[in-house]
Amino acid sequence: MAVVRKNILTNAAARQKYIQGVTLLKAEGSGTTTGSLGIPGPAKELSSYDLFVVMHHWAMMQFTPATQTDRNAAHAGPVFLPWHRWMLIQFEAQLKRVLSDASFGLPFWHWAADGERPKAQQPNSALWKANCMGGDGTGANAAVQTGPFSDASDWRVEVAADVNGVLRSVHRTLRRGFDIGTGLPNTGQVQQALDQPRYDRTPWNSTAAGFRDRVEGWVPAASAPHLHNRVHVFVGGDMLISSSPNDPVFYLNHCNVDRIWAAWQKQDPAEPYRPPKAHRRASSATASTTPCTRSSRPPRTGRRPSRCSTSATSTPTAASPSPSSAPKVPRQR
Ligand SMILES: [Cu+2]
Repeated sequence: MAVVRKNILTNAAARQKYIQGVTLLKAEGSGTTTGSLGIPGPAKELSSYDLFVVMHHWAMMQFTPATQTDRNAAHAGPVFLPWHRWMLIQFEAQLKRVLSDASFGLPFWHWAADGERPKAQQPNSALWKANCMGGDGTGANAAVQTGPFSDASDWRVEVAADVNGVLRSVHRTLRRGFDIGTGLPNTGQVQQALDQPRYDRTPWNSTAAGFRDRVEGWVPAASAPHLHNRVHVFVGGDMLISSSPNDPVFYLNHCNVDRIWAAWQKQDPAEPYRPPKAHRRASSATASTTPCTRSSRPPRTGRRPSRCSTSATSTPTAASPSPSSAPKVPRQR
């Protein structure tokens, strides 16, 4: 069933349903334990919500190919957009199930609209009110204090990446640390991405200058992070690391990224996914000998990674789909 994804700031019903669904999914035992997945730390059963956190982390840990530390199975390459579209579709299906509502569509956060405000005003968006996502973190642990995912609401992060990029069993409050200095992307920057005629370009990584890399937020490098990455950096805290789906804002960001991709696809339906199939076959055949060109890049950890960790009405759901000496740690988003 096709659904309509709505703006969370202009549709109260979508906002309430999203919070309700996420809360239900977080409370539902999945039957899968940390022990069965080899996740170190206290053994426990994970919730259905938490399994998405694990999945995202695992994808980030798979460098493609393994001989470099830039592109991974979900980021810094052409697959960034379809991989996250697939994740949204799976997550949305789970929300439909727990809500018993086949018409439910994930809401999106039109962050570029908030990005039009002066930076100091951006934390005043209705998104951060107690009846929506709650506000910034405070105190030594940057704990979220208000709203449905706060300490008081008993929302707990159960698996999180540590400073070495290892996913661990934890039990703590959700963290945010707004980066007002960086601020949110604006509508002009979204338009610059939409103006890119090609889906992606060689060398198919974070230095490529096509639409995908623009919307992911790596280029132009001198002023990065942009768009998707900038939103991760702006929210901060748990949104900076590979377990970033711990913050329900993650899905609102990616739903908006998916919406921008859908708009770009609509502009020129004849423009294909890139690289073309023949190139993908050739690349996989030579992957094991591809030189690592970016291994000297430091891993992206901490509150402020050097280049990120990472039309406002409605859009139909697309049918198509640390320390530098540490071992490889994917860029955090
Ligand atoms: Cu991601």
